[in-house]
Amino acid sequence: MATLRLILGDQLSPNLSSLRDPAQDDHILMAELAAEAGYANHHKKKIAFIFSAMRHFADELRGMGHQVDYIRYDDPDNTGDFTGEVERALNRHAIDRIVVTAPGEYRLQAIFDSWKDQFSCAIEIRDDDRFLSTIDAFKDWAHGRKTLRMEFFYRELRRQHHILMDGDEPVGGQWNYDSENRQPPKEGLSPPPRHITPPDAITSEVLDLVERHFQDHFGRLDGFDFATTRSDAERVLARFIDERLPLFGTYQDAMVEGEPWMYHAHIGLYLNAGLLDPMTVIKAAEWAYRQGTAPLNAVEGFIRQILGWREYIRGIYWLKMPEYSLENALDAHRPLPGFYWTAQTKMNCLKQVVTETRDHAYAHHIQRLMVLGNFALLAGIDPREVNAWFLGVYADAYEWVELPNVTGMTLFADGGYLASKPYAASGAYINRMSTYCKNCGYKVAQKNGENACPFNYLYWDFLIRNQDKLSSNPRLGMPYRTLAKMDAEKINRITSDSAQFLNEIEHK
Ligand code: DLZ
Ligand code: SF4
Repeated sequence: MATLRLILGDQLSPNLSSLRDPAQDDHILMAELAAEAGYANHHKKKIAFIFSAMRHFADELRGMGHQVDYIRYDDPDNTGDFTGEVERALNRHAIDRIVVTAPGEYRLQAIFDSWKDQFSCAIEIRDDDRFLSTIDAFKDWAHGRKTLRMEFFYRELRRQHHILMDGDEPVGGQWNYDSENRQPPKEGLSPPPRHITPPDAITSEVLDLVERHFQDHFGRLDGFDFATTRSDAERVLARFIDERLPLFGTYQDAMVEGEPWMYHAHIGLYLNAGLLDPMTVIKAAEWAYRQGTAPLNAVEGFIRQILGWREYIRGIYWLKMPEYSLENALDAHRPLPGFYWTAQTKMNCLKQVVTETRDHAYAHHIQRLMVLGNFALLAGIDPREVNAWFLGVYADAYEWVELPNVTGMTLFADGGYLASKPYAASGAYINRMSTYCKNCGYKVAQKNGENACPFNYLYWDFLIRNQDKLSSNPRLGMPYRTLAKMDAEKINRITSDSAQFLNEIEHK
């Protein structure tokens, strides 16, 4: 009798908990599945990345001496889901135990739990310990707190893992250097090119498959240049650390038309699929600081995303599921406008960011939060539609990371559990942080009327619409005081411009 070890498409790590204690007769199962490729409108490049990385990982495992059953998408016997493929594997082999590392999404946890009644062999679901904190440690930390703030959780992890510490004190005397970060783009910025990986034979075969089977999915497949192995992902990381990390902090919020990558690392997809290990990434960045090749503001800001934000988001997901996926504290019910898929809008900021998303399955955090997310927040788009979009279109997105970022951080749909205020902003913020407005058909300086930037009136309309729920938030004191002083005519213009605009986009 032997063990069946099931490995999911985002579990491509040789140190995975389900791969420990291997025995000679064991079988590893990996499968390209219609259910996984189809539960969201996954970007074509995301599907290609996952399938190709899975195929490369299966070869790596075979090279290590494992027996791998790899089920290809177009295998005529492929049942299309995990339950069907486990059942077939149990018929192929004499198995007395199934071992799997806990999945990153609640919907799969529910399915795996149901196997205990369905299959006669033992089922062992092991913790996913590729994170720097555990789900239980986060629950302990959160216990009894009314609101959770990332900064305090992050400091504990800095101490615990001794990252950027001098003894018991943070390096440089401060925990956070964001006052030196987040500069607007300077004229003539030219970020160094990122490391690209031309498709090899395995990736080329997958690209053909995706082209044939996923034509109706979002996104462009041409120009695929993602890493699909650990060693190539490490090259992407190394090039970032050497060339772009030094200015990462300074320009981490800046948006420049035609520069989709800026000074960002573009490693989220590798971290979340298991090709890169978070501690390796953190240590590489800390090393750059200790060597003097990258400044502290950049290194601390970068490490905070991985050691702080990523861990904190995962903790919130497992603490709050399944209710979290239904949150809609601001009662937002508008459908997602079609331009999130087509990029056909006069608003240049949205047009540019949707186009880059379509081309690369990537946009950086401020493009996601302050352009796409800010618009959805101000326009009152239904959180379920916004979540479904973000979950599909980004190559790094799995529900554990996407849902808290969108429901909590972007849409304030959890009523302020995760974020201390809604990240609502008018056109002035986008104009300060980007080069988009100068090529826009709307006028960012204009507050009302046909040619006014829609973010300007939608911002006030959002505050007016949600006055009952938001006016007591201390971080919104200033805008609500300004609103209180506005005359009735100005308020009328805001609400009528907004109603007209929102009505138009709903019918496009
Ligand atoms: C996202 C994804 C896709 C597109 N395809 C597969 C697949 O064919 N086989 C597989 O094992 N995993 C895939 N994944 C990743 C899973 O959806 C992911 O493991 C869960 O969402 C849990 O995070
Ligand atoms: Fe976006 Fe308004 Fe600027 Fe146009 S003017 S790019 S809509 S912020």
